[in-house]
Amino acid sequence: MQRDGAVAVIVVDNPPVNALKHEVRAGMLEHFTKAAADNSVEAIVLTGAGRTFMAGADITEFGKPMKPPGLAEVIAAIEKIHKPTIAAVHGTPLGGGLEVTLGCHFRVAAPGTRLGLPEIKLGIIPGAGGTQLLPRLVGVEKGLAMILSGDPIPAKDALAAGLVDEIIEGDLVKGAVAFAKKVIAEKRPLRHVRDLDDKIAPFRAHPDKFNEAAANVSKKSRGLEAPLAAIEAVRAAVTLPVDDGLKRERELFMKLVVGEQSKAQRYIFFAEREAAKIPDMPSGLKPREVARAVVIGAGTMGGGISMSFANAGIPVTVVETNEEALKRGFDTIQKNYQISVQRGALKQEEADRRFALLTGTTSMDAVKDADIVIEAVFEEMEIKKQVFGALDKLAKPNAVLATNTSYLNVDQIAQTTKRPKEVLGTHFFSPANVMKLLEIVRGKETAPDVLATAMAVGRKIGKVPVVVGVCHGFVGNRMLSPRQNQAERLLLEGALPRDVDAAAVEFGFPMGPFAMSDLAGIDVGWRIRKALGTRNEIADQLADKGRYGQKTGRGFYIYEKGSRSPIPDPEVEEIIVAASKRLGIARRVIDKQEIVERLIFPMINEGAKILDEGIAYRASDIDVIWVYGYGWPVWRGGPMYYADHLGLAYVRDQLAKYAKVSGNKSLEPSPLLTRLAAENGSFASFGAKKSAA
Ligand code: T1G
Repeated sequence: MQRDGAVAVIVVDNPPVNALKHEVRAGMLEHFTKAAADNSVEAIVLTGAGRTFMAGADITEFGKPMKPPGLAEVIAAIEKIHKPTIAAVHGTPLGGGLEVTLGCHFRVAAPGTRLGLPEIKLGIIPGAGGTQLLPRLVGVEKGLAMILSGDPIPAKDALAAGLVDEIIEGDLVKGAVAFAKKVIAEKRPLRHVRDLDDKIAPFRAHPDKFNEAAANVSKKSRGLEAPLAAIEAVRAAVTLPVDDGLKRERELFMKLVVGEQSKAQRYIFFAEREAAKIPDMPSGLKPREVARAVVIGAGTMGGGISMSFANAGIPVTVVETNEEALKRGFDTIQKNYQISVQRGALKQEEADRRFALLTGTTSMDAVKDADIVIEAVFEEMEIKKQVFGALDKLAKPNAVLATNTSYLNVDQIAQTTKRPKEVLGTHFFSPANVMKLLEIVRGKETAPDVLATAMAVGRKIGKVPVVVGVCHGFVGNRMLSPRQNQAERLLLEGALPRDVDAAAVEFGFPMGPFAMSDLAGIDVGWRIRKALGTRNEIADQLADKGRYGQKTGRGFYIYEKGSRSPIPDPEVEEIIVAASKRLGIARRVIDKQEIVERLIFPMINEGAKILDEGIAYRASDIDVIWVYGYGWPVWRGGPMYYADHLGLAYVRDQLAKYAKVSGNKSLEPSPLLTRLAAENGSFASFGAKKSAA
């Protein structure tokens, strides 16, 4: 607590994000109580030191006995103060941090502040009044949308919505003190958010609105519990007196915070941050400056990658072999921006600003002043080698040279240059302007600062970068392959595509393996298998017939024109039954549990091999890859986390059983899984091997 005349300024200083740990709560209560009792204090300003106002409860305290005072108690104490209380926020006032401000009479914000209630992303709901007070301030629809998305809103939208009372340019605390003195001088009425009713009353007569919202959410939430609880809490805000609503919120919160889903989502929260830490990096290593990017190839991936850079404000030049291909690429990019504008996700002027950062050329000379070059040409080694040969001649000495290959050997590509230290893989996921995952492939000779630069660029363009080693398919695709093989095997043994896909969707995936093949294109895997000389019985028969999936209207399913809904096709079922017969496989009824285990356990087994080989540093990196790149349900924490929770001995034994039943040796438990299961260990405890090389 500092004083500025009659105004007391309470400063929270718990770096890095002023999390509301026990000491912070106790300290706030102590200082607010003191300031309230001090007659020389006429107003109180609450602010946070460092880069942000309080970013919420201390997540590391969850699951441990809560030390009083609780946050609700601190907020209730603030609400009892009859002097103007002003929250002065900057950075990211989130969760409990925002809830504290809702206990104050006024909220003022620095420009660029992003305010929100992200609890839903941790599998919980706001637990200190957010679901009851936010709707009272910004209205039920806005409040519910903010709570269900968990996404923060910018200060100017918060001002428009009534969440903040003033935007303070310049020194925030000075501005907040001036605001406080204005409130005192003008004897402004002190209103508590909890007493507001005008924005929720209209909803009292429309309980159906909540039923509608609940129906929509349950359709989209894929098994998540927190979204439905959030609707119930906001329904209580409308239908119950505020203290009963707060009690209802608390009940819903307490049930979720001890639940398996929230534990898994909190695990992913920290796993994502852990993935940013590269074990053997020299400390204090600085990433290189990246002010200009070049992308080679304006196809689906090249276009999406270029948009990611432009969206982050980095000028990018796209190089294509001819004008026609360039035009096609830019037309797609422009269409994608228009779709975002039509959906209201982007303002037209912002779309124009981003598009203006994109330049097209057919001359490779453009790479001369690039700080980073991302190659996104056809997935063929000879073509990639030609491109890197040219880059080696033209790019400036300290340019980072990256390949977007999803399978090919990055070391071989690097060896075509005289500067393999500057080369690594940046494996984006389609659509690259949307998917958050970025596999950063560390080559044998990749220099540490090149790796650090790629990680920093990855975060700058809004991706979740994870470092992986060089092997076929890196981490994600390498684990996907045994799943797809088993999915195919299940068809031959008695299941149909819709059975397998239904089991996967029920487990929590956005779609099953066969609908996914149809989306990605059956021909992609078919071409790779042809090059490798391997074969998938059913998928390759379909591809041989030109059934590539959605793009040809037929794949494992039929797709009507303009529709993405899969329709079972009796012709495919005939092909499957005939294949079983030809291969002498007796078809049988396969239950959902076996389907799910045969899809997921081989992935886990492959994940164990990847860990054992040091291709991934940590099991949690593998989980982040599957959650952000392959639609693994976040509330199940990721394949390795899931295995640890099932118990590795169970996973080992089931794999051994399936290997025996199907005679398929690739299902046999891997050495690391066998060892950890035997010693009752876990993947989480398996220390990262030092170097992924
Ligand atoms: N608790 C504990 N540690 C936290 C934390 C938190 N809330 N937020 C961040 N950290 C750590 C993080 O692990 C990392 O540690 C370091 O701070 C920097 O974070 C009652 C119950 C604020 C936008 O969900 O979204 O309030 O890795 O790398 O990219 O209703 O952190 O360095 O050791 O992410 O600049 C609600 C979570 C809690 C916000 C900053 N709040 N945090 O992003 O840095 S639930 C949240 C974030 C709640 C109430 C309920 C982001 C950020 P380390 P960082 P950043």
